[in-house]
Amino acid sequence: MKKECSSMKLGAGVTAILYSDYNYEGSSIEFNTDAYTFGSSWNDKACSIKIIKGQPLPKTPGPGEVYVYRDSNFQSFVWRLKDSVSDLNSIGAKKVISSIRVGPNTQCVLYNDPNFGGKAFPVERDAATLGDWNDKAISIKVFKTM
Ligand SMILES: [Ca+2]
Repeated sequence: MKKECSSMKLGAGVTAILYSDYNYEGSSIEFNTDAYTFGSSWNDKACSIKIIKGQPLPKTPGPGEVYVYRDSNFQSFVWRLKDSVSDLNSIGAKKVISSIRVGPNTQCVLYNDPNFGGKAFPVERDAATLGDWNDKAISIKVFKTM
């Protein structure tokens, strides 16, 4: 593959791993949302790509669940969370979250320190952008409201 790839469309449940070098080497980044346009950092950079098929994710989170996304507007990579995460570094989501979908009767709170410390930012409904909290969260509480 030449370095001319700027966008792709992934099917439901598909994860694509892009690599900066041939033979799956160099730096890499994963995408698992079903439509995505590369950001400037990966536009025309990828040399190789791995495709992994998994279970399709429902379009919207269920009760007690939140989906957190690496990019704004629910793009690029989504983590499905059913529980609070005291250190988002453990799932590779530290300081990258840019948008959030919350399930029915569900809320989450972002924190800018591990273990639910530092400042808190509650999210009660779907947020396509996070304003000042873009790429800030280090821990997240997920809970049902009823
Ligand atoms: Ca981000």
